[in-house]
Amino acid sequence: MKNKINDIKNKAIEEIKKAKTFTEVETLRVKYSGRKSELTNVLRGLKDLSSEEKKEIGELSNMTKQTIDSELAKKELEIKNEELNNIDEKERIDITYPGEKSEKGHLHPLTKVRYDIEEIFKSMGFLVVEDREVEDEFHNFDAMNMPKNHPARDMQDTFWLKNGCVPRTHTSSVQARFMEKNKPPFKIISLGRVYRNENSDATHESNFHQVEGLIAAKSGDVTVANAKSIISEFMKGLFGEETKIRLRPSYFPFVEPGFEFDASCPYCKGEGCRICKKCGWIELGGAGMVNQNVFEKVRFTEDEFEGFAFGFGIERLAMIKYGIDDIRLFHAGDLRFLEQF
Ligand code: FA5
Repeated sequence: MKNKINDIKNKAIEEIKKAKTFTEVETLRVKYSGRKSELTNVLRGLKDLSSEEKKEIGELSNMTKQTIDSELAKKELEIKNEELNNIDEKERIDITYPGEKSEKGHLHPLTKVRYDIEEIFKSMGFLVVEDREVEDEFHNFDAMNMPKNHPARDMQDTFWLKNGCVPRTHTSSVQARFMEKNKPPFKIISLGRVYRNENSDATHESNFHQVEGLIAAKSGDVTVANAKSIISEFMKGLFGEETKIRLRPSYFPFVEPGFEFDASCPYCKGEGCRICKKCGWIELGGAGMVNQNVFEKVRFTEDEFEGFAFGFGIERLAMIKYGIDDIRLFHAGDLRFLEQF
């Protein structure tokens, strides 16, 4: 019996040494260490032995089982280490290897300018307000002192919708909406998309952005001089000190007196070129003291309040700021252009 047990031990050790996988080790565990193992079978014969022999064989079989179990455990560890080494080899990460650069998005130049404009006006105490892009005729035109058949409506070529509304032709409509709910004093700006039925060229688009501003207070508290200094501060904040600004008399039905703001053409430095149509200046926007008819439309008492309003094209401001010579680049979606900002 002793020989049988030693044979089982030697066979087991030899087979365990040759095992290569966990499954093989498991099969050997069942074969040599499980309840139905060869060793258990041999021990069934114990009952026929003397008590002396039983003790001796019992000890030998216990030691044999321990040896087999420890060989199985050693083998298991060996296979595990080997697998880990292989994984290391396959999945090794070289942290010094230069990474692949992923493309990073950034803000559109018009959004950047829009944020700059908002920051400058907020720093001067203005509130930023927003309203709808599709307006009714009253808020886009009538409330701005442009009643039906008024020739001033022709100044803004309009897309008319079937229901009589319009994609707003200017952000001035936001003024009327705000004043219906708020009484002066206030200082607001509103920025957003506007639409005109115009052909595109280097300085015109049919879909562009404006910023509209309105300062309103008790009569006598707002003057052209205050407003001019606010606009000068705005221009300096956006373009730096060197850009020249000029103010010239102009007509807008919603202001009286009205002005137009121009900036010196940054491409020809005022000499005259294709972009500025040879005049040396680029028109940025209009401004003026609010016409009392506009206040009447929102039911303010006549002459109780005075206001100064201004409206600029954001694309034109961005063109001057970044030296862009064609407005169409903003909406062309050309990455070679957009990646420069
Ligand atoms: C207006 O829209 C007035 N609501 C501005 C205003 C507000 C005047 C308050 C007085 C008081 P105008 O149509 O000129 O005005 O447009 C204002 C600015 O928008 C222009 O100076 C120009 O910078 C820009 N703009 C006008 N039309 C276009 C266009 N087709 N493409 C790009 N920018 C344009």
